[in-house]
Amino acid sequence: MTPSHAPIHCRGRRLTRPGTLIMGVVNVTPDSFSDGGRLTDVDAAVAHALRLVDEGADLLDVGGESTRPGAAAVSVDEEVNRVVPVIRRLVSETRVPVSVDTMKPEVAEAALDAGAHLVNDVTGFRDARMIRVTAEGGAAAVCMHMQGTPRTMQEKPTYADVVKDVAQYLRGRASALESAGLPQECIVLDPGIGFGKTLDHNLELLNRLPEICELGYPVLVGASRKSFLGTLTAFGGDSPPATDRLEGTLAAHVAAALAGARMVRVHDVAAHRRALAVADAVRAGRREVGA
Ligand code: HH2
Repeated sequence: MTPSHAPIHCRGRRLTRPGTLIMGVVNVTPDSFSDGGRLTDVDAAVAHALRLVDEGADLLDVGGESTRPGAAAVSVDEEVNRVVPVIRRLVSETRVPVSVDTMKPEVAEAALDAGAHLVNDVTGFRDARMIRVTAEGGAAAVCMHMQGTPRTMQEKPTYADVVKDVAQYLRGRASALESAGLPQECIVLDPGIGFGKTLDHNLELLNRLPEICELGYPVLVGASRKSFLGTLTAFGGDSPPATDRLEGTLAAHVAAALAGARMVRVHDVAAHRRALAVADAVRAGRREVGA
């Protein structure tokens, strides 16, 4: 097993399945770009998350603030009120690890107090308090690359070489996490598809994903329903809406799996479970691995 496909340790729970791991998205927000407003009450969010586990999610990612460009800022109290009751229920009602998708150390801390197992920070743990909270909580970290901030990131993203620049950034953040005491087996790296990236940047990152995998950490790819997939599948007409980008999402995530991704972050779990069972079997050259 390559280091990037080794088990991932998440605060007492371990992700060991050898196939591509599926992180199911649970957005408890009014305004997420593809599913905002659907899960604003706790019972609905928990029911949705449990359905994702039944469909084959290996872990759940609970978010209370949209990262789409132009999304309204959310206060710490509001974000905590959105995510903590859902996380508390999921930790007791399911066996899969639960991640909190947040940019705020105060929210991460409250989520870890409620039992969360991972912190998913789209700002790449730039804030030293975020590193400290995660390390002291004994949690795993999903560390993502983003150029700029969610508000500014799509204004004019520029790189010398997008893959080399992202790899260098992620290597530095992984070192910072390890220096703070996080073991390597608790760190997942993510090139941040759509975060300060043009369509060509996204494609180059997916095409050269092995260069990110060579860093030696498990790699997460989150392309689910993102706008570049709408652009690629418009075929001269209007770009399909975010909820109608499943085929494009599956194609991108299968390509990522074949290029070495350890995990994909998805809204549509059942379809991914089937598509990745095939992709994993092809990658392994035998049947058992993706099962
Ligand atoms: N993408 C989104 C949010 N969080 N986390 C990681 N690690 N990687 C990603 O690619 C990623 C992420 C954006 O998707 P979504 O949560 O559906 O939308 P919104 O931010 O509008 O809630």
